[in-house]
Amino acid sequence: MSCTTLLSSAIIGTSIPNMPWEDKPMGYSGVVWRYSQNPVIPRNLNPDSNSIFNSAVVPFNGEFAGVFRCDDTRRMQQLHVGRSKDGINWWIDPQRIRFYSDDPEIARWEYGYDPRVVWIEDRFYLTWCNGYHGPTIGVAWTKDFETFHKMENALLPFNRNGVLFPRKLGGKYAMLSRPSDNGHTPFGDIFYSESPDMEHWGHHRHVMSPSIGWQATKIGAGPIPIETTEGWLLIYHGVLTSCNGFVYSAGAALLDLDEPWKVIYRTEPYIISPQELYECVGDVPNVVFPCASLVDAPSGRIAIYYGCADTVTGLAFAHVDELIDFVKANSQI
Ligand code: BMA
Repeated sequence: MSCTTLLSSAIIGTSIPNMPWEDKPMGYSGVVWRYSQNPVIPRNLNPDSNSIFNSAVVPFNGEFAGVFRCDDTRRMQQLHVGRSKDGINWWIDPQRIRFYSDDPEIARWEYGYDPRVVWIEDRFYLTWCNGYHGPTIGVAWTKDFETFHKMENALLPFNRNGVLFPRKLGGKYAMLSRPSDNGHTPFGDIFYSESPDMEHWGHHRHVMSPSIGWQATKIGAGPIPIETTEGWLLIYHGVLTSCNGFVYSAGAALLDLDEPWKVIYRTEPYIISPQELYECVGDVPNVVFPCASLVDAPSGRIAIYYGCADTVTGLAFAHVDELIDFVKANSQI
């Protein structure tokens, strides 16, 4: 891992000089632009993968590693490790992750999806939507992406989109989540919780509710929040209910650095919505679903990994200064 630095750019974090990147196309007016070779991961990279999409990526030993949502050809939702030298060309372990726990109740596995991965202090933590009598927030840690230690579920069912902050706040681990129901939840607000030990969670605070248009039905945190001098930059997904079903887009917000349940700015327009063929056509049409970002603090470059139509994985880019300016200039707050 690189050391943490505070530089003149707005991001407070590490340097990832070899992160995937492509400059914004000439004449493109959006604040988030797609990689020209999208999708980066096809649905059938492994012989028994039906789809590889909402997935998490982090820098690891000078290269990249991650946890990938792979729905198999039985259409069971599984988590697999992936590795890459460049963040674009991936090897995905054909075997799903086997989690270790001394407690058989915790060790049991139903299903897992929508992983997020973050480095906190001395290890990587993985959170995901974990099947335990319905969806809830699973937590595990690893140091090597080979052995994963499963911990207690963070919260009771039903909950999804558990996203950890990359450092303790006020001495406590901090998490965003989205209480839900057992199905295709037609509601959803983002809440904040904290924990002294990554096991007992409380101090629950409301962060954001759905609002208008693309985010009128439900919202959920996306990638790990990015620490900036302007606040926590949170990319989140929002859902519109059309006459043809849900449409998943993404926006961004700035949260207070010390009390992240306080929203400072929040975009009224989306920053990315399903428009390309691979985002509009697939197992679930019209879905962009960001779960991870790579952030290079010195240059302010951000690479966003997102699921496309619940089928393939895409990559998009943004520049932190531009994104923060956009959030402020287009805020509904
Ligand atoms: C959500 C989650 C995501 C999925 C999205 C669209 O409820 O299940 O994994 O991408 O629906 O189907």
